[in-house]
Amino acid sequence: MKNQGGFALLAVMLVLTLLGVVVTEFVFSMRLEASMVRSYKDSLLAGYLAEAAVQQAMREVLGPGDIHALDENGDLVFYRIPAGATQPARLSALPRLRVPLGAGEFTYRITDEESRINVNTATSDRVDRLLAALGLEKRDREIINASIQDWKDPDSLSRLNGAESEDYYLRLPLPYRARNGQIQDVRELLQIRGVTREVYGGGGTTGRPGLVDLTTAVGRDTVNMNTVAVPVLKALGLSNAEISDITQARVRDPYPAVPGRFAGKGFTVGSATFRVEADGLVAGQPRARVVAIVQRRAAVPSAWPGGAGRLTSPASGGIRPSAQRPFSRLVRTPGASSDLGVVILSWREVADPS
Ligand SMILES: [Ca+2]
Repeated sequence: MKNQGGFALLAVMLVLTLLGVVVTEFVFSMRLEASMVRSYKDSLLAGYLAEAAVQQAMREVLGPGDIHALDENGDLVFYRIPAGATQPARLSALPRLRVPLGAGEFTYRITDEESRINVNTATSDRVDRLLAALGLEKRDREIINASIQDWKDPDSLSRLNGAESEDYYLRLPLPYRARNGQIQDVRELLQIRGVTREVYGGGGTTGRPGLVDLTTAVGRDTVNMNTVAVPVLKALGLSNAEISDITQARVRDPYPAVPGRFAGKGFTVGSATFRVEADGLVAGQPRARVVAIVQRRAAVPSAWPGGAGRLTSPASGGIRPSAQRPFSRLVRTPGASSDLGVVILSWREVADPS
């Protein structure tokens, strides 16, 4: 009898232990699932917040400012010459940092895509001067320059110091092919032979800018002298005297027009193409990022679905919410500045920016 009682106790303890293990496992998996759902929800929310930031940036681009310059912090600001005046007046900007919206916040930065060198159209001399302005040695400049040309040209014949699929890219540990066509996004430069993370992203020990800030794959092949950086002016072949002339003159007020001595060099004082880097923040942390390139242009009324004008929007110029794909989205302010619109030229989502 005593033995049987001992056995029963042992069986009960065994069952209880097993039950404990099962319950612990169940609780653990439930918690894991809950945290996965929360993480998914946060990144989804952050994605929409980043999109909202791009919409607000487009609202700024659609505003009346047609002269674009940099403020004391290097942020893009919009100017307009008031009727009857000669000097540009600065327009107030919308908040761009940690703007609360719903359950989160967004932050964005607008930069002038037309303050950059177009890698698709730049001559190799221009690219060489740009790389020299970044402090690169001759040998590195020759490799990068020739490889960019090889990357873009349709043939598969490597030039001296260049690189093509068969002789270089397909032999890498993670092989890929050269595009043999126009560069679609400046991020593609990272795939090109010789372009290191430091050359592309800048910073590092030197604190220099990188190609990401100095080059574009789109734009209009004009350069805004109010926003252009010194390395780009060097790439354009300007003398040091001309460069300090520009950078000193624009400090107080932006150029209202291109001065005669700089005429015919492809300069402007206002831009149409802008890069928007937008972060969606949940609980103070960036959880999603969108990098979009938007271009201000004359809207095509026929592309505009009927009824758009009936949308209620703020008097300052609302953005029409659109169900279309972002790549083909056309936005304009109904009623105000009726012949202007904004087209999204490129849209890249970065899943985990932190
Ligand atoms: Ca090629």
